[in-house]
Amino acid sequence: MKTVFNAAHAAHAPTHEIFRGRLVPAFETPARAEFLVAALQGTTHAAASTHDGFVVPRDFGVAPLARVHAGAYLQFIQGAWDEWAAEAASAGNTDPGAAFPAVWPAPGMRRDVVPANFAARMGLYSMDSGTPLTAGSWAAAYGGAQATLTGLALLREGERSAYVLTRPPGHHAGVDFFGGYCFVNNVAIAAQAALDAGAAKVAILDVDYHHGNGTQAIFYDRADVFFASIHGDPRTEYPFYLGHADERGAGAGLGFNFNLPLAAGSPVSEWFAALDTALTALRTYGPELLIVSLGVDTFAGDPISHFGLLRPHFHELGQRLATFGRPTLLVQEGGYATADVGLNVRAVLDGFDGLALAPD
Ligand code: SP5
Ligand code: ZN
Repeated sequence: MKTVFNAAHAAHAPTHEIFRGRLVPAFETPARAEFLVAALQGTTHAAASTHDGFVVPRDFGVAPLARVHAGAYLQFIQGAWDEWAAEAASAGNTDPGAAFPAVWPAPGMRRDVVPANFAARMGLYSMDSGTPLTAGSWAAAYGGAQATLTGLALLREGERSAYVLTRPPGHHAGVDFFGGYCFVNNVAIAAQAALDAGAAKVAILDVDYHHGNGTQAIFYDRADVFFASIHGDPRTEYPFYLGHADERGAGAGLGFNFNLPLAAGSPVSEWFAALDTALTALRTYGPELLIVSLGVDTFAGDPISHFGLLRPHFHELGQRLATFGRPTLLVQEGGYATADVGLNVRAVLDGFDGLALAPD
């Protein structure tokens, strides 16, 4: 299948994140995309007659992002690094590290008055301190949304599937907040764009290890997007505060949200049983389009996750997604066993395309 490559990903290059009171090497790094490029180059997934075989993203502007995200949030993210750098410079530091939020409005505190203070706005527009905001975060995230919209355009032009090679990921980002390494919600933007282009029903299947809280929240009260997710049980796994089985949607959206949390350490057989359950529900829904939040942090070797999928399981995932039989947009989310991310994704794409599992 064709791969759309967000080359702007490299602009977002965090070196560290906060863990147990210390800065530790970042898990979500440019190297992840470099391994994806290396694994797909020279394959049928990089056979477009464009840059190195990858499709170059078109530019649809900021309007499709604003169909999902609050304007004030997009403006904040766009200018946040310059504000942070200016604040640091006025304190005598001309080379600040990444910006991290450290204060948040708890329930009962005001969200309607936007603070002038930069740190206060970082908290207003975020959900965790685990997401470094760097000089190129906006450029990379914007490029990822454009790459995802380009993938959607390929489907409209007749492709059966497309893969979007991008980072940072998107599924934790909500209407007006970043977090979980995510700044803009690529799959939500694509789903909304598909509806705006005339689709009546869109399905999003999230197979990242972590629940896609941002995607769920964006479409929770709507019937035109069915969100299904298989993920580590939020009782113990990030993002903790959303992703339980009793979240079925609200109002007109009741019945169109389907969570399949599995205990950390669940066997692969249970994961595939959940995949079948999710695909059956999505088939009943009858969408015109399937969008997959393709995290490969379900891999046995992932450093921050606790499922046990191996290379052949990713191949089988691709095969099962293909049997769904709808135009399918696969969008990269997590996966932090950096050297294996590319081969795991290639296995999914090969499985989808009916190709044999390639040797490592
Ligand atoms: C898109 C995505 O996969 N986001 C995941 C965000 C996870 N953030 C929490 C990271 C916690 C890191 N814990 C380190 C444990 C090392 N043993
Ligand atoms: Zn994840």
